[in-house]
Amino acid sequence: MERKFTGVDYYEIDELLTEEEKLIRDTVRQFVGDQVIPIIATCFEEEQFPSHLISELAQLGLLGAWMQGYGCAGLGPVAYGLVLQELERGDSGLRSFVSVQSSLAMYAIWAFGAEEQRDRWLPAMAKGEKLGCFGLTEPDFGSNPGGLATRAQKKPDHYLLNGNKMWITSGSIADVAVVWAKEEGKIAGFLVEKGDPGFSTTLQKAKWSLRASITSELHFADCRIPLDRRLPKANGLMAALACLDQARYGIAWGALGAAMACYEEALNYSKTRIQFDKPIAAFQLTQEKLADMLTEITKGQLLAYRLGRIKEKREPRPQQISLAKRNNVAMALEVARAAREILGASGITHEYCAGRHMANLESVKTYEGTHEIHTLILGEDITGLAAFK
Ligand code: TGC
Ligand code: FAD
Repeated sequence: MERKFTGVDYYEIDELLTEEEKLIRDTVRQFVGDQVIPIIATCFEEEQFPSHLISELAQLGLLGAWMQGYGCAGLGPVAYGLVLQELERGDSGLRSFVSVQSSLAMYAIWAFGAEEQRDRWLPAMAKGEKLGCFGLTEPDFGSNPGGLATRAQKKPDHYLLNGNKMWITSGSIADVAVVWAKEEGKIAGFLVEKGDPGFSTTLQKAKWSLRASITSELHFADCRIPLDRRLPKANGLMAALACLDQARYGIAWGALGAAMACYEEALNYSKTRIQFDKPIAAFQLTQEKLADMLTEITKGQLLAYRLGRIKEKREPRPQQISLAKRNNVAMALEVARAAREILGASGITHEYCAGRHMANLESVKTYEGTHEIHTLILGEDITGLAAFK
C-alpha cells in the first residue's frame, strides 16, 4: 500500500507556484496515487499499456493541455510541467503517452497544419477519442534524422509514401501518424491515417524498458494518401525539431517525478529496514546517498521551474531545453540507481518502483535526443564548433 505522496520540496518551490498550478499538480497527484500506482507494476510486468486510463486523462484535460483552443485546457508551461512530473511519478510510459499525444502529434498539427487539419484532429485528440503518434526515427536514422530515407512522391492526385519508422510510441494504437518523409529531397510532415492503403504497424515487444508503453514500427509500402494530408507549414527538419523542443521540455519535468518516487521509496525503506540492529537510514553511507539524491532533485526542480517561467514569456532557446532534458534525465537515472541500492535485493522486485523507473529511464535517456546528442548541442552552443560529424 503506497503512503500518500506529498512531494519533495526542500527549497520551498511551492511558494513560487500559483494556487492554480498547485491545484492542477495535486489533482494529477491524486489521480496517479488512486489509479496508476495500484496497477502499474502489473502493467509493466505484463507489457501492457493501461489504455483504460486514456479517457480519464482526457477528462482531466491532460491531452494537449497547454494548447489554446480546440477543446484544449490552455495550461501554462509550469502547470503542464507539473502534470508531467506527476504522471511520470507513476510511470515514464504514461508520461510518454501524454507527451507524444500532446507535444509531438497534436503540436505538429497545431503548429504546422492547415485549419481544416486542426479542426479535424485536435478536438478529438484532446478528448482522447483519436490518438496520435510521431514517426521520425528510422532503422538507419536515429540521432541523425536529417538523413531519413522515407520518401513521399507527389502524384497528380495523391502522395505515395515508402519507408519504415521504428521505435514509435503509440504507433499501433494511433489513429493518425505524423510522418516525416522526404519530398524531392526535402523533409516534410504528412498525416497518415489508420487504414490508409499500404500503411501497417508492428508492435515491438520483448523490451525491458518502458514495458507499460506501446512501441511500434510503421511501414509504408506504396502507401497512398490524399494531397491534403501534407502539413502545409512542416517544411524541413527544423519543423520536426520544433516539435521535439516541446516534448523535451516536458521530459525535463517528467524525469523529476520518477526521481521523486525513487527518493521517497528509498527514504521510507531505509527508515524501516533494520541491519546491525539499526535502521539502515542511520548509517552515514545511506545518508550520503539520500543527501545526494535530494540535492540533485532540488537542482533539477529549479532548472525545470526557471525554464517554465522563461517559456511563459518566450520560447526558450533549444539549447536551454537540451540542458534541462540532459541534466534531469541523467539525474533521475542516478537517483533510481541509488534508490535501488538502498533497497538491496528488494530493489530488483516489482514490489518496489525503483527498478522499474531505472529501466524506464534508460529509454528516456536515449529518446528525444540521446544524452550524448544533447551534450553536443550544448558543446556547439558553448564553443561555436559543431562536433556531430
Ligand atoms: P541542423 O543542421 O543542426 O538543423 C537543421 C535545422 O533545424 C534547426 N534546428 C532546430 N530548430 C528548432 N529546434 C531545434 N531543437 C533545432 N535544432 C536545430 C537548425 O537551425 C537548422 O535550421 P536551418 O534553417 O539552418 O535549416 O541539423 P542536423 O542534421 O545537423 O542535426 C542536428 C541534431 C543532431 C541536433 C538533431 O538532428 C537532433 O536533435 N537529433 C536527435 C534526434 C531526436 O531527438 N530524435 C527524437 C525522435 S522523437 C522521440 O524520440 C519521441 S520519444 C517520445 C516519448 O515516448 O516520450
Ligand atoms: P543511435 O543514433 O544509433 O545512437 C547510438 C549511440 O551512438 C547513442 O549512444 C548515441 O548517443 C551515440 N551517437 C550517435 N551519434 C553520435 C555522435 N555524433 N557523437 C557521439 N555519439 C553519437 N522516435 C520517434 O521518432 N518517435 C517516437 O515516438 C519514439 N519513441 C521511442 C520510444 C522508445 C521506448 C525508444 C527507446 C525510442 C523512441 N524513439 C522514438 C526513438 C529515439 O528517438 C531514438 O532511439 C534516439 O533518437 C536515438 O536513436 P538510435 O536509437 O537509433 O541510436
